[in-house]
Amino acid sequence: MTTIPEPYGALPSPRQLNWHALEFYGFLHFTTNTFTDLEWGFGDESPTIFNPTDFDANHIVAVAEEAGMKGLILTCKHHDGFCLWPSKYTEHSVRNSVWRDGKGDVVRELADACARRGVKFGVYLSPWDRNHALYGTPEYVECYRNQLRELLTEYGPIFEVWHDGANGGDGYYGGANESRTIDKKTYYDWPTTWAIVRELQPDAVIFSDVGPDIRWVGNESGEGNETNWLTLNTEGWCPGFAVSAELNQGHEDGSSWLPPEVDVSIRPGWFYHAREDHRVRTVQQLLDIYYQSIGCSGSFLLNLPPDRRGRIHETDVERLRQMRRILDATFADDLAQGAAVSASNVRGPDEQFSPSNVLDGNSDTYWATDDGVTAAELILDLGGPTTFDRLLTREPIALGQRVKSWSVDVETDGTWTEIATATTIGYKRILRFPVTTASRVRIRIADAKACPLVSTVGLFLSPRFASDPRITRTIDGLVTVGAGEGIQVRYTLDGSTPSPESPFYTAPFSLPRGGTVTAAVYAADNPGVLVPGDLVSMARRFGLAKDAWQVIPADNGADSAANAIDADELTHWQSTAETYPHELCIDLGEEVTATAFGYLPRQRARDGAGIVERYEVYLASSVAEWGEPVAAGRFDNIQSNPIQQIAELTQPQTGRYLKFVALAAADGGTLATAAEIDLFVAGA
Ligand code: FUL
Repeated sequence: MTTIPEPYGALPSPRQLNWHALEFYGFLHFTTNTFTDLEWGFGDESPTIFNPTDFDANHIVAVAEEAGMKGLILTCKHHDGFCLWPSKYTEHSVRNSVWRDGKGDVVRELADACARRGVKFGVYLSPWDRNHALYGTPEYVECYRNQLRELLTEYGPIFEVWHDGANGGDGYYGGANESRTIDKKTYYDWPTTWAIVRELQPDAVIFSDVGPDIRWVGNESGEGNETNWLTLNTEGWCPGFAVSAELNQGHEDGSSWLPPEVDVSIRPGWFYHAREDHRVRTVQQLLDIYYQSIGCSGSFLLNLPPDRRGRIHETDVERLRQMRRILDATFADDLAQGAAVSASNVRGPDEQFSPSNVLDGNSDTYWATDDGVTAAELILDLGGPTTFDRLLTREPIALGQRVKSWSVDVETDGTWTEIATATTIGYKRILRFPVTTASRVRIRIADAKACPLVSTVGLFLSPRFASDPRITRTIDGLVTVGAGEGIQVRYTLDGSTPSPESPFYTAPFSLPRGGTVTAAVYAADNPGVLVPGDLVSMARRFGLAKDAWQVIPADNGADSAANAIDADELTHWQSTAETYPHELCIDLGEEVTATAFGYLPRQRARDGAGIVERYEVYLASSVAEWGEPVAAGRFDNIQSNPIQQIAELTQPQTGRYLKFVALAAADGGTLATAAEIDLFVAGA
């Protein structure tokens, strides 16, 4: 008699299994920040500024559903403390806004609209409350729990509860205007709060950096890891305190089942800012995130920030529609169906674990090997030459995650060639590779934690489509635009989307004073190429060219300082001074009148060190007299989302010498870095 394989390692709960199946759902960041243009409100915002002119929950839910999202999570309260429902536990809510005469309830309207369309509803409730007078005391934690109870009892079924890790710091705090730090490990007493969720919404999954049901992926840029262990050891960690790189790939043999959720915004910021209308992620970027999240066994939580009307901006809607169109076209036809499947080892003696189970469309049935066999091959005979560029596979994770390394070979004219290698599989793994034609495909599992189990194999061919134009500029200001071999691109320099009359890009051009380059590919210009939405466009804002800039030598890492002005985002300045403040001084080579300053933190700083959060910028005609800062403040949320930060100067300032003073690191450490420093002049 055939025996069922023993489960291996930590296993998912039924609640987690249901969550895995959702794969794609949305985030809605909406609050007073939408009206103040901030990412983190201070907490002193007047409730009256929350006044969307055309809030339409049905429209928002329809956009999400048509994009294929299975749920929506709303920021019911973000760090500024403003509640989107009339909570009994604060005055800082929609009740005191003018929207719907103070009788509105965003949470109710969205929860109801979700229920009408069969979209699941989830809640984000920020633990950090910069408005609340009692933040930092035990009384506030009670208030937080009471607010959570309101959300979990009055708005129907909740599928996910989201606890943010950003915690403590300065704020309004009922007028105290001070900095309050809390002990992340003890202050919130999370187990007690999580017990409330279990009691009131037993089917809901709980998200925080470290679970208990879903973990953070360790970044906000949509990067899941190719190696993704769905298990984690969380000892010594807590929400807001974990090692990002380890969250990113999980722990092999981790003691808890704790899969990652890839949370990322469709725009650079989490909240809507009109200035980012031209920086909505392109279809190609969204597809890349799809493959890095869902394609690497995580979930894809995509933020769609409602604008000041209370609607999803047209550009975002269009990108989502095109992304869906391409994904649907890619996965419509499984070319592996009908193949004859064989394996080097099959758990016997009867047919229960037959290799053909991988094609039966049922993720509960699977091919299995005998115990002790941890390397094995599965061959799909496609019956004739077949063309594909995607391979999808799954493990039946109810029995644990097992596969550690595997490869794909194809046979053409009797010869086997390896076309891809991979590490983990987990819930779902989708490999992308160049278009390949073959009659047989072999999955070669090289190593597994226990006898490997595979429930699904699929082969697909993605449609050809115009990729979004790439816009780059050299250090001396030469701009190059490209969208692939033979693709015609039009462009503008005034921030507008190119029209069908705009000039074609034909050769690199000079843009030494900076400006916004917008490039577009039109279907009409490119017969035979699928152009999503008949038009794909891309914009980039450049500052002054930096070829004449020179670092003014200082002790602060003079060797690497030139990296901050070399127009290469992947190199960076790293200060050698031991403590903050750190300084970087630059001679611009001529007097310039600047309107804004740009700081790009060190990219791919997996350990998060050296990202500057508090800063001052000086611009002067003499290094002997720096005067007052021309810009100063904090780059909100830069640690989690290390994108370029632009600080607009309060008024245009003239000078030849630029000084960037790093006052504090986001992680509280001593290191300061900068990948690029930029200056923008009027009109750029
Ligand atoms: C972060 C927050 O600080 C951001 O504002 C945003 O809400 C993001 C999803 O989580 O930790």
